[in-house]
Amino acid sequence: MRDNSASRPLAIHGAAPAFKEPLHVGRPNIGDREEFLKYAEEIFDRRWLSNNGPMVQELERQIARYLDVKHCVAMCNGTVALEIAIRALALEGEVIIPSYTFIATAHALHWQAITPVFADIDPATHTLDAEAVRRMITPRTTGIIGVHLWGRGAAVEELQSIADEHGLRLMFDAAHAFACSHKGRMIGNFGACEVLSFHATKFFNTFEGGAVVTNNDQLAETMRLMRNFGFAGLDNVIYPGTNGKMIEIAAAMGLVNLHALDRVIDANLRNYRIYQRDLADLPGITLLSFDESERNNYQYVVMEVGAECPVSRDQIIQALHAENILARKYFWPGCHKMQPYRELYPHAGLLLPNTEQVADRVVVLPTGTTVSEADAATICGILRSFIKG
Ligand code: T4K
Repeated sequence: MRDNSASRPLAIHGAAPAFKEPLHVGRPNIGDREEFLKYAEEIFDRRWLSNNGPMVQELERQIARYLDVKHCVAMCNGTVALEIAIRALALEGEVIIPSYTFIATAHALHWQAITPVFADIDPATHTLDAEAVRRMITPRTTGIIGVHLWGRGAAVEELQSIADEHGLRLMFDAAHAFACSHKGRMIGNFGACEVLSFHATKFFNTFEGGAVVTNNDQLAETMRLMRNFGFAGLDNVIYPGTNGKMIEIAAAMGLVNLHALDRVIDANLRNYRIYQRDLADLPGITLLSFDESERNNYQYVVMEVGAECPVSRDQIIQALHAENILARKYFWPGCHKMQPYRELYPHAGLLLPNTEQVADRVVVLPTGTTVSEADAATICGILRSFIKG
């Protein structure tokens, strides 16, 4: 029976929090500093700081090779990468997306006067439910953006057949899914194109950054032009482009962090195994599992708090925060409940029961190279004492 009285003690270990320094979700993973400083010196010596410099080109080559995809077009961040991909695909009217995603997926459409139409998710995977997508198609629909939430592949094949059947464009927001595979193929190869985020909080970061990856030559060329104001040659503008360029120092960070990827995956996997082991028998608590036959980055440890749990999700968050463990309620309350969508579509929630249920249950726990084995075990210990009472 859930205790909603909020009468439980918050800091389990007494007055002082368990961690002196806050333990964040999304603390950046940083590769070899010496290597980074060497690259920084090279950038200064070369006096080439931006505009498709050699570091950016090298990073694009290495990412394309890593993902086994033809083109990587690096950008200044994932949101601008989404906006450019959407524009390059000539999406307009209505585009179907999940509401259970980071707000940037919706804003990238709204920013361009395209209506994001929210379809419900499958509560087991937290990604778009193909049948729900089907129900949201109207004569104004031009595309679908699937999101590989938490790094787990969306229902790629089902979404592709819906898109083919209705003549829609399909692209993916793969912001969480760098270095992950779907059915044995690296994410980055699906739909017309896929968008990556290299934000500081991501598994792999370039401080700020992102990219669109695609196997379509024409699309890649269009996006390269669009990210540089539409310049084709020195004085010739052929598109209404924007400034979406990645800078050299960001690419240098990317090269350094690419070389550290395996170490980050090892740390994430080690922490995930601890959470898996130590939270296994708690009433009403489940960890979203990874398909171990795929390649995973294990970046998001997603815990769900069900009705059988004696304390609520928000009480758990409060208790963790009191211990300086800054767990997050991503992506509560869902895009449809944030502005401007809440006002534009006040009844959207009626068609999003799974989204609302999942958004009310999720707690994302800290992981990454700054969270040690002992830290993960301590977090689990705190959760165990709080939940078991
Ligand atoms: N699509 C999806 C599905 C996404 O998740 C995102 C971004 C995008 C698209 C857009 O990509 P970008 O345009 O961002 O490249 C954070 C990130 O800012 C955002 O990039 C990310 N998703 C989202 C899931 O998380 P907030 O609002 O949670 O950020 P904030 O400031 O609360 O930081 C998160 C935690 O990380 C905090 O506990 C502090 C810690 N942190 C943060 C930074 C920047 C550090 O410890 N060090 C740092 O340098 O959005």
